[in-house]
Amino acid sequence: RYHHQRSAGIIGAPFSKGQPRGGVERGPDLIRAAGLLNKLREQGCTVKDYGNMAFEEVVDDEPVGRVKCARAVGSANKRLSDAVQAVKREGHTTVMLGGDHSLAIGSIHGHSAAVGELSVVWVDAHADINTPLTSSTGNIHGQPMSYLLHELQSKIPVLPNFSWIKPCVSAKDLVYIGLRDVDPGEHYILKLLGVKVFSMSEVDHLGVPRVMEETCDYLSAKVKKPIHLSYDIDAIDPSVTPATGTPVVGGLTYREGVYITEHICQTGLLSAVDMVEVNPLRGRTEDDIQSTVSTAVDLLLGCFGRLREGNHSSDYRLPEP
Ligand code: EXY
Ligand code: MN
Ligand code: MN
Ligand code: MN
Repeated sequence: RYHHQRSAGIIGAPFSKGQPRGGVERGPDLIRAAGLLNKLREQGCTVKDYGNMAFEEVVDDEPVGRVKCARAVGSANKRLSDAVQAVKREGHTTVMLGGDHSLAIGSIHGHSAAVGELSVVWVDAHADINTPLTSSTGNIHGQPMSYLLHELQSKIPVLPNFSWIKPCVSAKDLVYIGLRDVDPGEHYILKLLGVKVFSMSEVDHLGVPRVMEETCDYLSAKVKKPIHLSYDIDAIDPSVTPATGTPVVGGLTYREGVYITEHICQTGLLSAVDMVEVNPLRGRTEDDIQSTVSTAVDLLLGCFGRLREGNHSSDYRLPEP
């Protein structure tokens, strides 16, 4: 079993304009308030908190075609990309706390700008691979992968504040886990590009341990690339994580969700992680919010070496009587 000295560089991204529901911008502060930093340190992880980013106020952000808030999303993600690059260059595994999933554009772009080719593991109920032209909602949180994939570039129209984006992920380096709400255009794209997908059907059929073995075998078949784990809290079943904008029944259990992080951690290749779509205003009770936020924290702890069997540091000594 690997054990690495890990260091986490935390970036708060309180941004919500990739979708229409307020509240998701509170994610970073809630996840910190649930003790993320101390818990990471207690398990032997070095932590540097870079604080919350500030995003430019954009006025007159009229829809472009169907796409909503393109200027704000483009500008926020440019800043995020620069921030992730800086934190990667300081040697950390970046932890981007969203915010909505449109932020994966900047997070993955910046990660790739700093380290080169990546493997992307996208854990989500949704594929978030609509192009601006296949999207029926116009919400950019349902589109981020389309801007990042080399193979889709000819299908992406010009959008204001998006011209800085360089596609940086190949379809063969992307794996989805947990899908159960995929639009027709997205399904077409996934089949067209031959993207590796472990939908909830495959999770049911194979079980999460085999899904993770196959994910890692698939991604490391040729060269082992740094892994970008983009974790949407709505991948987990809404009975566990109800406080999110687009819940879908039939999701991963808490244990399956944590197992994914443990397995990715054990590869030693995890280089950046996103935790997105925690929205306290979508919880009906305080317990709804608490359960969602503490699950997000536990998933992040799993990414940084927490084992359910227990952990101890290498300098632990039994107290002498
Ligand atoms: N596929 C739908 C859309 O494109 O609007 C729903 C997307 C929900 C995206 C959530 C964040 O994962
Ligand atoms: Mn998502
Ligand atoms: Mn989702
Ligand atoms: Mn493996």
